[in-house]
Parts: sequence; structure tokens; C-alpha cells
Amino acid sequence: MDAARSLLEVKLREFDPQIDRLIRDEMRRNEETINLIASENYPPKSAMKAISSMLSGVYSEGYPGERYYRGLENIDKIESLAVSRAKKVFGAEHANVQALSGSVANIAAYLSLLEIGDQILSMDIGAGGHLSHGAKVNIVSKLFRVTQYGVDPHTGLLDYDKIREMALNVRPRLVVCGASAYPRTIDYARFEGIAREVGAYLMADMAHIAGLVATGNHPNPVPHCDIVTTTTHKTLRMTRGALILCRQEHAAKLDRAVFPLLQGGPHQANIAAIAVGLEHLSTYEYKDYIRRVLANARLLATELQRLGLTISTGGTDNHLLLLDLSPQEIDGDRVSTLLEEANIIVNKNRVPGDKGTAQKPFGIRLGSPALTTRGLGPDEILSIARWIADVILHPEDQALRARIRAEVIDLCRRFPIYRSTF
Ligand code: DSN
Repeated sequence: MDAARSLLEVKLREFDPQIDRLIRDEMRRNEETINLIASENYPPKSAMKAISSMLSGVYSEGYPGERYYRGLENIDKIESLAVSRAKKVFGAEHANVQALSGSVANIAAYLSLLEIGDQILSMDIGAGGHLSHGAKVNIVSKLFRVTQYGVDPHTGLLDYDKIREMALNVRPRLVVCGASAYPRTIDYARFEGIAREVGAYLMADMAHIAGLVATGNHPNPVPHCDIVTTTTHKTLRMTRGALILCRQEHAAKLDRAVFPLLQGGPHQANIAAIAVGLEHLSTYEYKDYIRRVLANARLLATELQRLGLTISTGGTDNHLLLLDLSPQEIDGDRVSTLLEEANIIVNKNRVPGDKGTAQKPFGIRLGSPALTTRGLGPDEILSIARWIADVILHPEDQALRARIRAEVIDLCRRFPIYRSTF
């Protein structure tokens, strides 16, 4: 075999043992920790197979039937399948599956509906919104005028009357709803009423709850909105990417906003993986999975409260909860570090009425999607709640964290993420 050919065939382990080792270490880290990051999950092997296929080397600027390169007959079929599956699952008139991430999907949505300098009304990141909804440090706030609503600092809930008042004041061209850290059901019909009243477009970013929407466990924003965006890797449990769903009237502008305005060639391997993932959504197993995600989140909230901790809004309607640490006077940065010592992975997060900063907020966000994927149920949730409470209530006790870590590893061994090797 010539040298170039042998380079093509050589296995990762032999060619690059450093990267191979780090991937294995990351696999082991996942296997031995309990992942409560609400935005993460473990994609199915069938989708992983698609993303590591020949499609990784393909260029396909344009859309099915309108490409700039030849040789794309299979790629066109794959992308068309992804598009039709996305439309069917969410009841959308049009779908674009090319956006590389949720942030790009959101910016494409704005650019297809707005002129530069137009007014947006969206949710503040500190109240549970997202960077790409127009945070000060994000490009969106440089391209558009952005006014942001929050939640009621006492109840933690969206105050629709106040949002309406703000809309009447600032007269936005676009109202954005959807959140990264809001544990309650979002009333899209109410948002639609507000947007209509002020003559604005309505967009929803349903990234966190898309799996709940797909299975009928959360109202579907699609009938109420001009555009709906979602990432694919949270409750949807696919590999990392994004979908943009819209009314037919916005389709051409939206497609042009993704390509050629923002992106070049899409990542077709991931589009194939997303098509596979979309096929999972209508299975009995996935519907049952989402039912268990919800039950686990509810039980975690109830048990943490029983153990004396404070849950913002008093509970959860979805896959995540916000633990308010202000009564314990310990910040979320410290708690997330202490929990990591016990092999429990969470992220620090601001909570309603938070007196801390973005770096040191007085809360953490806990999500049930990943741990439910590996099969954890009510018995394990009760243990996890106790471990979290023990770590928070005894922050000086290093020996306790070491004991919990051993128990977590023991539990994780009983629930491998993948039961066979890749
Ligand atoms: N970073 C994601 C989250 O954790 O919610 C959103 O993009």
C-alpha cells in the first residue's frame, strides 16, 4: 500500500493516541458522573453512526435540487428526508435543517424577518433567556435594538401583562419567546396575542423543550409563531445542530438568511444524523422516555424541597428546575464545584430575584434529560436529591463528598450509558 493510502486507513488509536486517550477519558468521565446539565443528552448510536460517515467530507452549498456542485443525488435525498420529517413532527409548513447551531438559527430568523436596526422584545438571559436573544455582549444587540423582559422576582413566572405593557411601549417588530432556564409552561397563545396587538412578528426558541413539544407534553409554538427555532441535542436527544420551522410566507427569505447570508456548505453528516434522530421521535420508546424525563424532574424538585431546599417557582412543569441557594447563602459557582467533586455535574445559574452576579449567581440549574436516557428512575432520583442536599448543607465536609463520589460511581456502573462499545 502506498504511504498516502496507509494514512487513510490507519486507526485513531494508532495514529493519534493522545486524542484517542482523551476521547476515552471523556467517555469514562461521562460513564462515572451524573449529568444534570439541562441542555445535554446522549445521542443514539444510530445517529452517531450517521455523523461519523462518509458524509463528513461533503460540500453541498444550496438546497436539494439547487446545488452548486454535482454528485449530490444521495445528499439531496437525505436533506429532503430531514426536512419532511421535521415538518411532520412539528406540523410546520417549512423547515430548514442547515443551521449549524441554535445561535445561528436564531440570527437567521431575525435576519429573515427584520431590517438591521429594528426593535426586538425578548427575554433577558439573566431571567432565563439566551445569549442569542439579544444579550448586551452578543452581536444581536449590535445589529438590532433590543428591549428585554424578565420574570416576576417573587414568583419567578413570566408576567404576561407586564410583557404586553412593554410591547405597547417599545412597539417591537419582533417578539421573541422561549428560554434556557424557565421551569414552567410557556403560554404561546398569550405571546401571539401580544405580538398581534402591536403588529409584531412572533418567534419562539423552543430548544430546551422541543422533545416535550414533539411528544405533546408542552403546547406547540408552531401554530402561533412566524418562526420557531430549536437545537437538536437537548430533550430531542440528537447530535448537535438546529432546526428552523416557519410559515411558508417566510420560507424563501429564511433559506437565504441561512445560506448564503450566514453560512456556506452545511454539515451533511449531521443533517443525516438529525434525520435519524427525527425518526426516533415518533417511537413509543421516545414518548415513554419524555414521560420519564418529566416524572424525574418533578420528583427531584419535590424531594429537594422536602430536604429543606428552595426551588424557584415551587417546582417544574418541564425537564429542568432552578435551585435557589440564597437561603443557604452559598453561591452556585461554589456549589457546582463542590458537586463536581462528588461526580455530580450541574451548571451555576441565576435565579429570579438573584442578588449575585453572572459569575457568582445564587442558583444552579438541574435537568433530567441525560440521566433519564441512561435509565435512572425514582429510586435513583431520591438518592441524587439527598446527595445534592448533603453537599449544599455541609459545604465544608470534604470526606462526605468523597463518600458520595464513591456511591455515585457505584450507581453509574449499574446504568451504563451505552451497553456496547462503538
Ligand atoms: N448553552 C445552552 C444551555 O445550557 O441552555 C443553551 O444554548
